[in-house]
Amino acid sequence: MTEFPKDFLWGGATAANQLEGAYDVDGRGLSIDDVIPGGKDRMKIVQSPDFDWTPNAKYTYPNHEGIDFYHHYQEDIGLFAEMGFKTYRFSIAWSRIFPQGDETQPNEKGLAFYDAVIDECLKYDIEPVITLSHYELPLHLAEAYGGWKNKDLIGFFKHYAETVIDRFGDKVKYWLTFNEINSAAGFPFMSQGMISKTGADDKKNVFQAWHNQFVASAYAVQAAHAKNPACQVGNMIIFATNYAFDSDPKNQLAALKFNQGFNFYCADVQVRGEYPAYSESLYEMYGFTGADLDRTPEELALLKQYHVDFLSFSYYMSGVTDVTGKVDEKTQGNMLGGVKNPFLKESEWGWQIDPTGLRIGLNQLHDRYQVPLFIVENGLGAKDTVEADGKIYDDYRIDYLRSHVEAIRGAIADGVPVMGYTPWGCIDLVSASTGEMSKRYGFIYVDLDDEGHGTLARSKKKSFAWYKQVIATNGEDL
Ligand code: BGP
Repeated sequence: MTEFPKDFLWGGATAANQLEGAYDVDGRGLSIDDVIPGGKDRMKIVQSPDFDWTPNAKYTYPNHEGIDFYHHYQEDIGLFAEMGFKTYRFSIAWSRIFPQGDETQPNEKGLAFYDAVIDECLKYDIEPVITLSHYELPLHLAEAYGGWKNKDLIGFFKHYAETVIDRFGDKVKYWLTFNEINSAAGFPFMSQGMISKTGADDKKNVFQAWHNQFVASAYAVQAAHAKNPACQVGNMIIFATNYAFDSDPKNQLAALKFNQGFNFYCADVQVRGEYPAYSESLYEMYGFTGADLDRTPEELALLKQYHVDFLSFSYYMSGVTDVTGKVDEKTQGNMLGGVKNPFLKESEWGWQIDPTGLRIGLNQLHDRYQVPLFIVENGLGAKDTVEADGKIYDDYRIDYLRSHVEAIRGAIADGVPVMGYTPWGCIDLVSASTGEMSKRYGFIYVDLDDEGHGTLARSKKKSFAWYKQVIATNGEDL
């Protein structure tokens, strides 16, 4: 049986906005996520032309409280250590460090909090992996500057990245720049701080914002390498393996184009350091040309010099392309809907479960980039039931994760270099797409419901012991 590398980074992943809570504590400023209402329509609300980001009494904002990791981090990291985590991926809330985003002086209390979180990880030999920006742009940068389409944000992010890398770069080796950077294709507010009124509907702005983020990301690579040669920086994309529905060349070409536009465009720039040849045909689809984008020769040189060291991605599902209209049945997805794949089962939220797609995706990414790959999100969102004995028997989650770990093993056997695996929401947290607690991913249950009621007590699900065994045997005992 193929073995996982000895230093394989087993762990789990979270994001500040979905678990920390304490949204107005110790000088933290508001982030864009603090003004998106909770509830299953939150993504629709944020995309509507009337979206208004001033707090509104008719909505709830579950991320304001999260699971209160801010005051429970010692207990939570202790539980991760008990599972044997080698790594923990979390994000820094930019607005804890620079409450408005454009200040020169950082907020010391924000830095002190992450110092404590990092030290707690290191106490157990857990390697921190830090995402610099996970759907939590300081709100002021969206309000006053119009989000990432504005080039001023490059300088603000550079200063933020340099500040945290300078502070933590001796203790933290792995850094990720923008979470799921390509998700702006569907959700420009979460990803780039832009709404209809500030130009999100004009694709040219989305591509300009991406360029600005690529440059900002290159500055983070530069800062990390200068601080500590051991530091490695990855980009982070949402990856959903995409199949043509059938052998009809029209569907094959459309799937290829979909992959270029969604799965590869951002990674091509961030990993290879240059814009791919198909860029112009992509821009043409949206009615503009590369000359319409503000990209200076100095910036293009920076992208080339400071490309990332590894590629990280989230993988929840695969998708199907059918431009020929042969399939009627539709499906939901993580950012992406599409047509139903008759060979796959779905989660309760209609996300198509496809472990083999992960093996295929890992091979595709390796063929294309030849850099180490890190799966930094994967998992099954499910409703858990606490049984009469107080326990949660989440065999469905174990089945999902087991099949994906097997797929990773398959890819390693295919010769793909995989650095690690950090399942999403290793402790239950607020869902990004629904803003609800009831869509749970964790090995650790948190007593909190969709209405915000609960003791916040943490308890171990059946999957906790399963994952502990997986890590202890380096993936042998599944
Ligand atoms: C990814 C995001 C995460 C996370 C996950 C699960 O796209 O990076 O923030 O939430 O999806 O999605 P959801 O919470 O909507 O089920």
